[in-house]
This record gives sequence, C-alpha cells and structure tokens, in this order.
Amino acid sequence: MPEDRVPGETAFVILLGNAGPDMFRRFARERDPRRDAMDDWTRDVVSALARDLDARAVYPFDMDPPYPFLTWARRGGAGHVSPLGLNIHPTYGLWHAYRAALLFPVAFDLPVPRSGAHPCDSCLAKPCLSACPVHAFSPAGYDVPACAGHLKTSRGEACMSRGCLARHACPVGQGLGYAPAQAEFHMRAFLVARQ
Ligand code: B12
Ligand code: SF4
Ligand code: SF4
Repeated sequence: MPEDRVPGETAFVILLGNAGPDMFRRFARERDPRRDAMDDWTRDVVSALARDLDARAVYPFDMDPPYPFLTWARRGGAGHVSPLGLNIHPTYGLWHAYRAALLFPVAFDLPVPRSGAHPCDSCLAKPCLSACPVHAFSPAGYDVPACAGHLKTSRGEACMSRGCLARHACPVGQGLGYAPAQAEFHMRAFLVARQ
C-alpha cells in the first residue's frame, strides 16, 4: 500500500530484529557497548548479509521521515499496536525491536505469520499505562520531554538501570526483559538522541 512507503522495485520484505536479550549478548562480544554504537554494528552485519543475498538493506534509524517499521511488522503478522504506541508481540511482548529490513526484487513462497489475538484486548488492568512515574503515556501520545527530563534526575535511576517501567509492567513476555547492561545501554542511547 502507498502509505507503507516500501521503496519501489521491492516484491518481498524480511524484517530483522531482536526479541529478548540474546542479540545484545552478541553485540557485547563483538563490540564495546561503552564506546560503540549498535547502529554501526548493525550496518556492518546486515550489509554483508544483504550482499550475500542480493538484497537491499534499509534501517529503522535511516531516512527522514523514518521508514514505518512498525507498520511493516504488523503487515507481516508480527504483532499489534499497544496503548504505549510500541508494537506488542504475543510471545515477546514489548521486549522486541527491529534492526533492519532486507528488500528483495522477487517474492518468495513463504507462509505469512499471523499475529493472533491482540493481547491488550484481554488485559483489562492495562498496568503499562499507570507505571510511568511522570505519566508520560496519555491518550495524547508519548510525552518525550517528560520522560527524558525524568531520566536525567536521580529519580530516574530505576528507569535508567532497569529500562522503561511501563514496559516492565506488561505481563506479556515477562522473563524476556533486557538485562541491566542492555537496559542501561538503550536508555543512554535514547538520552543522547534527545540532546
Ligand atoms: C522517532 C523514534 C523515537 C523517538 C520519538 C518517539 C515518539 N515520539 O513516539 C524517540 C527518540 C523518543 C524514541 C524513543 C524510543 N524508542 Co523509538 N523510534 C523512533 C523511530 C525511529 C521512528 C518512529 C516513527 O516516527 N515512525 C513513523 C510512523 C509513521 O510509522 P510507524 O512507526 O509504523 O507508525 C505507526 C504505528 O506505530 C502507530 N503508532 C505510532 N505511535 C503510536 C502511538 C499510539 C498511542 C498508538 C495507538 C499508535 C501509534 O501508528 C502509525 C501509523 O500506522 C522508530 C523506528 C522506525 N523507523 O519506525 C523507533 C521505534 C519506534 N522505537 C523503538 C523503541 C524500542 C524505543 C525506545 C523504547 C528505546 C529504548 N530506550 O529502549 C525509546 C522509548 C524511550 C523509553 N521511555 O523507553 C522501537 C519500537 C519497537 C516496538 N516493539 O514497538 C522502534 C520501532 C525502533 C526499533 N529499532 O525497533 N523513538
Ligand atoms: S500491559 Fe496490557 S495493555 Fe499494556 S501493553 Fe501489556 S498487554 Fe497491552
Ligand atoms: S522510561 Fe521511565 S519516565 Fe520514561 S516513559 Fe518509561 S517509565 Fe516513564
């Protein structure tokens, strides 16, 4: 569909991403998370893969405006929009993200995964919406300045060291949350992006 903004000449898209903490372990073995950017590592790994497969690689952190990876993911049956705006996956919950997409000029005859039932429909308490200490999530959307402002204070220590408390409050994908080193890495990268 035109609003998907899939680049022309593309007949098939494969999304690459992480679910839970495994990808970060490999990144930390191959690079120094205190110094190196995950986006650079991603580009190195994925561009080599794309060359081998005769595909074109595009990235969620490229392009202005960005490619709508979450819409692409939902089209491919990889989840639903949660009330936080992040996609929720039936197994991995909110603990998944995308690193790249491989675009192919030919289509493959592969079964399309189905997202299944929307987990938020049966989650009546919706604890994700009340867990943020600064109420950054509201029907108006995600209040990025409120979140970033909190993270810069000592009261934001829990979010900085464990990761977003709203994500942790979700019952889906419990056990797949990021370990402290990964949580801190992503939260630091988020704060740098906001400066
Ligand atoms: C800009 C951006 C940000 C900005 C601003 C986000 C904002 N204002 O909401 C900043 C820098 C603040 C940010 C932060 C984070 N982000 Co961000 N971000 C993006 C980025 C690059 C673009 C999003 C965008 O504008 N897309 C354009 C729109 C048109 O396309 P779309 O995403 O498909 O949008 C559709 C739906 O998602 C939906 N939708 C979007 N928002 C909302 C909100 C509500 C309430 C509803 C109902 C629907 C809805 O409607 C759209 C139209 O169909 C994406 C990567 C990408 N290329 O998509 C990552 C992305 C959304 N971010 C992601 C993540 C994980 C984060 C962080 C949690 C990272 C972290 N620290 O761990 C943080 C959040 C901070 C925190 N508290 O933890 C992931 C989400 C993965 C997932 N499971 O959904 C993405 C996809 C990146 C990735 N590598 O996978 N992010
Ligand atoms: S806490 Fe409930 S409503 Fe919120 S994202 Fe998780 S399943 Fe959906
Ligand atoms: S990181 Fe902390 S302050 Fe930011 S949205 Fe999540 S819970 Fe709220």
